[in-house]
Amino acid sequence: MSNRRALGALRERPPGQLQLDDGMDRVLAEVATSGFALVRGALDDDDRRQLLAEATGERGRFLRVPARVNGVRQRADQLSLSVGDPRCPVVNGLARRLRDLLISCPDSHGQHRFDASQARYMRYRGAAGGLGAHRDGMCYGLLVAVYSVVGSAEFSVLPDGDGHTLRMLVEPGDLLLLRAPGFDGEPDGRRRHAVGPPLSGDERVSLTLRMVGRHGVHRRTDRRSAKAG
Ligand SMILES: O=C(O)CCC(=O)C(=O)O
Repeated sequence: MSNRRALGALRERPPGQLQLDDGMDRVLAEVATSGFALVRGALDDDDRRQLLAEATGERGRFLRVPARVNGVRQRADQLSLSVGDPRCPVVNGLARRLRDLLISCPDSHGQHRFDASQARYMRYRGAAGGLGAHRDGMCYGLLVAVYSVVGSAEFSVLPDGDGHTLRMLVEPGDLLLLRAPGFDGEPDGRRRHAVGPPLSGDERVSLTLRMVGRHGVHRRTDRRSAKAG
């Protein structure tokens, strides 16, 4: 299928697609139900320009990732940063914005404890770029937030058992929220996902915010034992 036809087909079937105006409670309910939610237009052009300038400025030393990790094919360059590092004020501002969004609605899923500690840019180039099916590490708590900064790609969420792979187009400005251990009191809840090569232009850049630490993983067990007691 040509890139143009592929883009068209993906636009016609946008599962779990929401806007920030729909309200964070609706977005988080979707994450609790489906394991992910795609939020359109979470970054504006100015945000994206500033993020890209910061990533490609003097801190911008992207490194090639290993071609295979635990059997997962990877073709990308990455730039890892610590949230709070004064040398990346734009990323720090985005992490604060995400936190503000998460605490803007009642703590129905335990999301008030999310506080991103790690930021990772991924840059995919050419037809071979992308990541094979994988789950994020168990060491990342509550949510994984993937912002599309530059370019479009097919993002797939794979079924855990029977069921279909959900394919969606991620475009500049989109935020894809993935469930991580501890969200809604679930000990795991991670969805297997994959990302394809850039569909428009030569390059796609994403920025993922994660919180290191399995916060809240025992919440549901605690609730049960509190009831039993
Ligand atoms: O770049 C993306 O859109 C996805 C990144 C991802 O899945 C990961 O870093 O684990």
